[in-house]
Amino acid sequence: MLNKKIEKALNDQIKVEAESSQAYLAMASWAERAGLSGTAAFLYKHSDEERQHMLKLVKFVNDRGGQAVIPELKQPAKDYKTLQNVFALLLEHETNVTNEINSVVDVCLKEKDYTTHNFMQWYVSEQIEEETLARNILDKLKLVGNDNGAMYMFDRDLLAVAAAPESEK
Ligand code: OFO
Repeated sequence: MLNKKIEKALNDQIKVEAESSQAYLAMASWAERAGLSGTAAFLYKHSDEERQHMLKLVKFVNDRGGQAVIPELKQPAKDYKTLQNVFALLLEHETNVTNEINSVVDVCLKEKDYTTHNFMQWYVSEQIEEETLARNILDKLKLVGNDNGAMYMFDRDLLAVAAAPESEK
């Protein structure tokens, strides 16, 4: 049975993951309208992955005798200045998510809930990967600059990343 502090921390994290999914979805839609179909495919897929992160938490809370709360979400931004701006926001967002995950882990240790602590380790490693990916993409975009040809190649590369099976990323 989950104690109330752990249940609350996990429900807060459910909201964080749901908001991540929304944020990526908004960015995907913006990229699609900007003609960046590869980037849009990458971001749509990532939005789905964030939803899976949320569902994994919902199931864990319910399976352990708690009550998962499906949260109300705020509307994400509709417009972004540039693609570089999208990925800068994305990296900032993932860094915040990492901090949120670390605070859930902290509650687990304080409450001596080693089962939930163990469950959360998957999120800890996932965040390392996501931050690295966002940072690498941002570095590439800095090289692309205002070169349209390079942007075309960049977008095509992201399409390939979106299409690759998980194990090849
Ligand atoms: Fe759920 O991994 Fe990003 O936010």
